[in-house]
This record gives sequence, structure tokens and C-alpha cells, in this order.
Amino acid sequence: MSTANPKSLGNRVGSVQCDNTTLHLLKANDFVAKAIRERLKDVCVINVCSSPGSGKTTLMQETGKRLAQDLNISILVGDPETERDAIRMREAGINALQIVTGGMCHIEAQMILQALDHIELEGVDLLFIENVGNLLCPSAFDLGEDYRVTLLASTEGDDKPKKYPRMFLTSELMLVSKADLLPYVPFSVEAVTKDAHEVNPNLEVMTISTLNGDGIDEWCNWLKEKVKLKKASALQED
Ligand SMILES: Nc1nc2c(ncn2[C@@H]2O[C@H](COP(=O)(O)OP(=O)(O)O)[C@@H](O)[C@H]2O)c(=O)[nH]1
Ligand SMILES: [Mg+2]
Repeated sequence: MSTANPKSLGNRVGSVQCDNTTLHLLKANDFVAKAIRERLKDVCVINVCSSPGSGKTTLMQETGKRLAQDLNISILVGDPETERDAIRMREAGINALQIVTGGMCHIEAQMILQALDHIELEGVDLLFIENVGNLLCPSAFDLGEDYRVTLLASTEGDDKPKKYPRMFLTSELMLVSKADLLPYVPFSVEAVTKDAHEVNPNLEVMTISTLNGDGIDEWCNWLKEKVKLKKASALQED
């Protein structure tokens, strides 16, 4: 060890080789995500991601109301603090449990595994996970979901898929939300779709507005189809 720099553990002065502990954390996370998939074999799980304020909770409320006759829906809602979103979901008649991450900027699989012991899952067809508002960290954490859906609001700018590629690369569906505001903001659905497809050619894209209802039927039909597929694959495994 160099006496000139006793804390460098023998590395050259000016550089230090750090162990990437995040990689180990993600391996552990993937292991837990696998356990969640095993446990939720006949529940369709959708991990809903976006920046804060893109309209996740509003969309979940509306979706829950619209699909109440067709599907039994529960939701786990992640936020750094407060139970506000779970309260909003319960007000909309949806069984909801808040995951308070204690300041953490994403949900980890172990949080979901813990939460599953505290939410009624008997007869549930569709479990939403509303992730913490963030386009970066949540992309790295598999939560045992079947599908990842990322909202991008028209007010956020159409440059985000290329700036936050991992979020869009790991998603199955991008919802361009707050479409009712498109006439008022400089946002091109064509440009954002082109960029998103350059990041992930398989990404489905829908344009929706919870405020005026545009695209909500298409979104609800997409969900019903995914629930059907999950049930069919669960039956095949039995
Ligand atoms: N114009 C417009 N505003 C919306 C829409 N959906 C949600 N909002 C508003 O956007 C804000 C954030 O919504 P919220 O659902 O809490 O977003 P979250 O943080 O992603 O869960 C609220 O003031 C909503 O009323 C929409 O489709 N159009
Ligand atoms: Mg919310």
C-alpha cells in the first residue's frame, strides 16, 4: 500500500477500481422477480412506469372503473412518501396497497414480494404496479411483471426515448399520455414513435388522454387481451 495515499488500496493515484455492487444487487433482484412470477402464475402483472406527474394514477383510476365489470383488479402503488395514491385508488373502488419506498427512487422486487403478503390476491386477474415516478432507475429492476408499460406525457417533450433508452427498451408498450394537450405543446407523436422504435422496434405505441377518453378503449382492450393470454398460459402449465 502506498504511504503517499494510504486509502487507495494500492491503486494508482488518481484512479480507483470500484466493485460494482449494483450488479450484485440486480442479480439478487432478478432472483426475487423469478419467485414473484412463480407465485403469480395466473395473475397478469403490469409494471406502470413514467416520470412523476405523467398521469399514471389518473389512468389507473379510470382503468379500474372501466374494467370493474370485466376484471378483478388490485394495485400496488410505489411512492417515496405518503399513502396518497393508494387512497386515490381506493376512492375509485380499487383494492390498493401503498409501498412507501422511504425515499428510494424505484421499487425493488423484494418490496413487491413483501407487499404480496399484505394484499388480497384471491381471484385477482390483473395486478398493476405503479412504479415510483422516474424514467431511469425503475428500468433496471425486474418486478416479476408480465408487461412493462411506460407513459410519456405530451408535456414532457418528444426527445425522451433516446435520452432514457433503457426504460423504452425494456417496455412492451409506450403510452403517449395527455394527448388532449397535443395541440398546445411542441410534441410530435410521429417523431417520438420513430425514436422509440429505433430504441426498441417491438415497442407498441398508443396515444391516450384520460381527460377526454381518447385511446382508453384501445388500452383497456390491450389489457383484457393480456389477461386472457396469461390465463391461457397458466392453464397450459397445469
Ligand atoms: N391534461 C391532462 N392532464 C392529466 C391527464 N391525466 C392526468 N392528468 C393530470 O396530471 C397530473 C398528474 O397526474 P397523476 O395521475 O397524479 O400522475 P402520476 O404522478 O404519474 O401518477 C394531475 O394533475 C392530473 O389531473 C390527461 O390525460 N390530460
Ligand atoms: Mg401516481
